Amino acid sequence: MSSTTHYRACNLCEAICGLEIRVDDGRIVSIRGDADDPLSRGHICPKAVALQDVHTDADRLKRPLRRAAGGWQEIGWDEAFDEAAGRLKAVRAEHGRDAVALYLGNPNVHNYGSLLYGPPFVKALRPGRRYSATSVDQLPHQLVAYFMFGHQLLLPIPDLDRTHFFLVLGGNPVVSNGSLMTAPDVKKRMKAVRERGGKVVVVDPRHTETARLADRHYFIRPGRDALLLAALVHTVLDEELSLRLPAFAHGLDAVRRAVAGFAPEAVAAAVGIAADEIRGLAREFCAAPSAVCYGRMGISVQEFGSLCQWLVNVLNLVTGNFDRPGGAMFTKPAVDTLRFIGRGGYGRWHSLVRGLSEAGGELPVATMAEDMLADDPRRTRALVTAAGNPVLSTPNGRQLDRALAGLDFMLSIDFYVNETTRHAHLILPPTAALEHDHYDLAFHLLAIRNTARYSPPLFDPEPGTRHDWQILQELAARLADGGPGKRLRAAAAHWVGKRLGPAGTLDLLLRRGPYGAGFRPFGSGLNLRRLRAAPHGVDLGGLEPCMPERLFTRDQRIALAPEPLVRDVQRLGRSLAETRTDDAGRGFVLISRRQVRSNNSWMHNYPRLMRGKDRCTLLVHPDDAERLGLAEGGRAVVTSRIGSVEAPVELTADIMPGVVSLPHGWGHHRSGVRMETAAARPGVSVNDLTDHERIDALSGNAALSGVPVEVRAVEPAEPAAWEKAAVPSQA
Ligand SMILES: Nc1nc2c(c(=O)[nH]1)N[C@H]1C(S)=C(S)[C@@H](COP(=O)(O)OP(=O)(O)OC[C@H]3O[C@@H](n4cnc5c(=O)[nH]c(N)nc54)[C@H](O)[C@@H]3O)O[C@H]1N2
Ligand SMILES: Nc1nc2c(c(=O)[nH]1)N[C@H]1C(S)=C(S)[C@@H](COP(=O)(O)OP(=O)(O)OC[C@H]3O[C@@H](n4cnc5c(=O)[nH]c(N)nc54)[C@H](O)[C@@H]3O)O[C@H]1N2
Ligand code: SF4
Ligand SMILES: [Mo]
Repeated sequence: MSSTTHYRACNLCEAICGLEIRVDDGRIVSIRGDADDPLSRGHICPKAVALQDVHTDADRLKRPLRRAAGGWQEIGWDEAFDEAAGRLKAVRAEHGRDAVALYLGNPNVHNYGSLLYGPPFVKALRPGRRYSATSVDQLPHQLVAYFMFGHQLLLPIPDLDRTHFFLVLGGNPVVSNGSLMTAPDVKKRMKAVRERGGKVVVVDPRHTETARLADRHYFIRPGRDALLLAALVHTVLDEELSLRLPAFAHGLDAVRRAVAGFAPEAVAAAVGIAADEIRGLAREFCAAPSAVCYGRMGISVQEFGSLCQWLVNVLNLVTGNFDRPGGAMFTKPAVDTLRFIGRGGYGRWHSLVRGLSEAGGELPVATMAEDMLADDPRRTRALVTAAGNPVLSTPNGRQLDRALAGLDFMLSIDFYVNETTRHAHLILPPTAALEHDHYDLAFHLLAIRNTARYSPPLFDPEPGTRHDWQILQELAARLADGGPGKRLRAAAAHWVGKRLGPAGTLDLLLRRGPYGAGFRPFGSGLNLRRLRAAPHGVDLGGLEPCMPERLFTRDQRIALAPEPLVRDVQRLGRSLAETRTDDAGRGFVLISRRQVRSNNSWMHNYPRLMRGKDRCTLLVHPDDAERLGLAEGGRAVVTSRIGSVEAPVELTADIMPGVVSLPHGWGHHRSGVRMETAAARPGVSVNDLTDHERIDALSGNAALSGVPVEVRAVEPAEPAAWEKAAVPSQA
């Protein structure tokens, strides 16, 4: 028997934990946390254990599929590449660039082959409309970073390991394992804050798993965080609590004017937190030896997402907790991703139907379906998706489901027939994680400690399969057009890219990076060979001050009060005036949640994760349930402006009265989806309720949180709501 032990970084979420994987005779026999990883120090979660299910899953595709009248048909790679490129070019030639769209899903960011070979593919495809998971997630963070610091990915990271005051809004890192804060084992790290005499305070409409470990938790009505944050900034400035503002920041007076109308006393009723509590919180934050405010998903996917992220940065800045140990800091990754990713942009072009602004080169995904369904010659007619499932992940999924069914051509790069890819004319399946090497280009950039780690593949790819990067390369080569000079350059780039592969490119990037060996034959510093020789990864140290040199703004100063944000404060003011008058008797609002054994819209077909009771439940407060006649285990119908779903009820006092919650990523009942275990327990999609017209008006980010809904008990003989509304697939 041959037995080997592999060390590898997990690619499934932002925590990038080190894993120790034992393989006997080609079979995985155990997956554990790697105690020697300098960042994760042995942490692991159940999803990583399911990597073996990903590897062995019988539903996972290995060969290209073409949708034909009689169902799916396996075809050869060359035929598939030629057909895909040919049909995309035909749409582009007949209807122009705007007719071709691209959606890049979340796992692209966890796949360095896709990150490195995606850009040349996009360049060759030249889609008129680009979308990604960014606009149902962190777009406000990026837009605010672009406005304030001059680069969309220059994101401040909470220095969790040194802070004395950790204020969390709209994040549940104990379950999600942290986001825009790569911090494996958040639980232990949060405990450590308290052990060194610090405090953890959580603001969330649900008393979450993270709130349970905190010193204090405040309920907040969804969508009201910008008011709270404005009041905190107001208090700091008004009481002159601490003004250790860095000299290289400008715009304090404009901030002062912007928050003038948001004294704690003015917002307390709307926010649901007493004015003296808000003042107390601001004072505590300022009095702590170091403090950091961290606002994540829950305050990003709401109608004031950009204002929230701006005010989080402003709070950290005006209290002197910026670019300083224990505050909000910046990383120095071994591959400096910022250098080869664009700084960002805003307002350079617009979506077709609603005229929403582009941000960072992408349009809000909340406009994707309507721009396909538009009665307009410029509508979208062809789509490429890679590693995404927007039918389940983006607002008004049913509308998108319908829109996809009407496209002239759709290509998906994915290893499953899921709710989205079932509409594709061609599916090109890449290899799965353990069959290729891995380096985290994205999340070292967001980590609370600088480390670097390279993971070789565990298994050889099956003969006749392709990696994502190879698929992207082949497509790019076939899509390139233009004059002979342009085509020659594309052919040369193709040849070089193929020879180098992701690993060769990584070696060059490491050598050129801030710890790099450069290109001299001898000498020290990082290169791929040295990373290979350190299977547990290398520790490059804690975060260090780097301002103002690290800024990308032209004047090398921080813009405290960028004009678009200051202008948007008027909208916040109007909403405050409205809530003052009609908050009483408001109906229910819906939020979503994440679960430890679930990963966005997939991994629901892995036995290791799907054990136990049905988790796609509607959380309802017992007082609300009593009023509505709902009982534990009974069923409720939830209806929004967009549609209805029906789900089993779970009673809990952990949810704020007036708020209900469904997990996101479920709803695997659509016909033709080939994910067996998932089909057995499909759940419902929260995004069959979310409204594509609810957005953060500034960024266009979807306001998935705080959706107004009605809730009622199901009459016993009613058919399930999703059965009434299901969209048939074309196959
Ligand atoms: N209501 C609501 N909606 C949400 C959220 C929410 O909290 N509430 N969360 C939002 C967030 S934060 C995000 S990031 C999005 C995520 O939404 P998406 O961008 O749709 O991403 P996933 O759901 O992770 O989709 C994963 C798909 O990628 C495929 N895949 C996995 N690995 C690979 C790979 O290596 N290569 C390729 N080619 N394919 C792969 C899987 O088979 C699966 O089909 O959902 C958003 N939607
Ligand atoms: N197990 C698991 N881990 C994951 C994922 C997964 O699907 N499963 N997905 C990964 C991805 S793509 C991402 S982006 C990260 C996200 O990681 P997080 O940002 O931690 O996201 P959530 O866990 O959804 O936590 C969001 C919190 O915001 C709260 N919330 C909702 N609305 C509001 C509001 O209006 N105000 C406030 N203050 N709070 C609100 C919700 O109750 C919830 O507790 O997680 C990643 N990790
Ligand atoms: S926390 Fe994230 S990175 Fe760590 S083992 Fe779990 S899925 Fe993998
Ligand atoms: Mo995400």
